[in-house]
Amino acid sequence: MVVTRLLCRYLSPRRFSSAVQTVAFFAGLVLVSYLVYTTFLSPRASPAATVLSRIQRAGRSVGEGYVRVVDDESRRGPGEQGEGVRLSGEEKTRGEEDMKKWFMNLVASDKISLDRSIRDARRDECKALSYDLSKLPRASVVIIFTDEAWTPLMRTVHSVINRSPPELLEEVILLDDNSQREELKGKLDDYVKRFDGLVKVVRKNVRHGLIRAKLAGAHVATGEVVVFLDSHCEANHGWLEPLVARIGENPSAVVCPVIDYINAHDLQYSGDPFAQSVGGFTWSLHFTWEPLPESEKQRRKSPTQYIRSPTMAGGLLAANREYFFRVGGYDEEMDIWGGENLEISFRVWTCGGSIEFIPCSHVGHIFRDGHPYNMTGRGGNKDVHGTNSKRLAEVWMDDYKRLYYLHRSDLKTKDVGDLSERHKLREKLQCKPFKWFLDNIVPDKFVPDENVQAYGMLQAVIGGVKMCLDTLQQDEKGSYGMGVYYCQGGGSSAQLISLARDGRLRRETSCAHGVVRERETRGTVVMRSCRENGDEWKRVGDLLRHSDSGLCLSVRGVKSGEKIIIEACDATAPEQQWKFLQKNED
Ligand code: LR7
Ligand code: MN
Repeated sequence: MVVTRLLCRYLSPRRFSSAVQTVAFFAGLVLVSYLVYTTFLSPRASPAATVLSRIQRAGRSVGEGYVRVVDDESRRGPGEQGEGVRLSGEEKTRGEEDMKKWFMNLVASDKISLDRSIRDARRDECKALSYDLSKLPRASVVIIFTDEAWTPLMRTVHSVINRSPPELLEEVILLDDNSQREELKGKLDDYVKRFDGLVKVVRKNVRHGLIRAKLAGAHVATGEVVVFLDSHCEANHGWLEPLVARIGENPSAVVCPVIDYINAHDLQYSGDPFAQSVGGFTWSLHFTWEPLPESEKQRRKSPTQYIRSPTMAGGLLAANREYFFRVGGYDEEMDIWGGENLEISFRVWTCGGSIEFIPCSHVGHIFRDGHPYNMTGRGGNKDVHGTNSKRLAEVWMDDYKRLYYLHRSDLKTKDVGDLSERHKLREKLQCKPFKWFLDNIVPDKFVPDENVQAYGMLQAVIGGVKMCLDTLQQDEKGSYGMGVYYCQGGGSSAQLISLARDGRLRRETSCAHGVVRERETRGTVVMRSCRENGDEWKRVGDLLRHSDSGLCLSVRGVKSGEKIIIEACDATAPEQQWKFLQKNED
């Protein structure tokens, strides 16, 4: 209109009408070419890219009003910049109650914007990298949940959309594993409409458990890459590019972001730019964090390069979707929670792929002390971690499964369902033996009964009664004094100990230290993490001599349930005679 009025003022009526025709002609031409371009020629048009670029172009919201929120250092308010939320009075009390029911503080979470800002957790070398987005594979992000609370769930979704380049985000799949809470039904369906089809809700009307839920999510996903997230995460700045870039480069790499810590009490986000850990495992088949091995420090040329990790924590990972299925997805018969993280780790490595941590990709996760949902599996199974782990041990660990059964002898005869499909998969993919994994991927992993001087129950005789060295049920994560207890004939794992090649007297992760005060001839034996080395012990006949102090292991004056000592060696003292027994020997 403005243009027309201007033209009116400066042109005569006759010239005016022909000028209008010319303008209209060119305007039409421009419009038609634009439509042809956007419909047929526009590169990589996708729901995400179009929705978001439309949002950006129009500078206004779509649907009910969603605008991609870019982090802004000036944002202030509860939880902004990743700060924790401090509560007081009645709110504080309600927050504490949430901790019991939800294992996270929902009063705090509900105060925080779903688009809260968080500080960039990457190191500078990562921020300096640039990517050609048009060359990277696109990702479907699968978020699985069962009865997750609203704000942590939606903050996961918002953070993914806000911090992913639209060009790379194929879709977000919310895989609802049979949630019962009302707000996760109609309200959720309505809420996601604002994302114009970018966010899809898929529901299961029977509980799948998180392993089958992840599989179901991957089956509906269409992106070249599938990314899995827990439903209480926050994607950090630039999180997606380095994940998909690595998969583009090597489709058999199964990659994990650095997992930043979000405190469940106040939702404080703590980034860890110098993440220097890899994943490990215990023989009871739990995931552990381990320091970055020397070999990786040597191999990596730059701090932005991927880190080879023996295992992954489980929740946050990305893979080429075709490769993920080709290498066996997950074991469908694993129920509810647990085991799938080590299973995918052992499987991917031994079947020709790799597990890698991507130091430039950061995602926060709310660490909870418990599970706010029912953990009972099919047939009333209350030990899903145990039975899932037995499936993985049976299929992937060859004879090393014996080390799992040392911890779980109760499961030896337990029926954990049909394993033939998984055995067939291993056969079909021609996967390497578990020994290869131990030798090549975790060469420092201690195998208690291999390459050792002696292994078994360490027995001494007190007043005619056989006693065995025993952890006395203490937590082996910290330091603890070694004791003795009546020998457990079945080979209780608490009584098994190895005298390693290197002379350390040790269990899986803790090593025996002799502690003697200066000028004393008597001391105690303390078990501490083997990372702090551990003292050398020598067998001299049936004596066990502590090299540093020259004192010997002894049960003089020690009763069942009490801690053992070291004292001046005496080859004739019955209290100092120790025998390594295999579990079924008398
Ligand atoms: O039956 C279920 N159905 C589900 O959909 C049980 C759970 N779930 C959902 C749940 O809502 C959540 O989104 O599955 C997700 C994971 O459950 P959590 O958050 O209770 O598990 P977790 O964080 O304690 O457990 C870790 O180990 C699990 C072993 O099976 C899974 O691999 C989780 O994904 C994994 N989480 C992480 O690795 C996050 C980082 C933690 C670390 C280190
Ligand atoms: Mn979790």
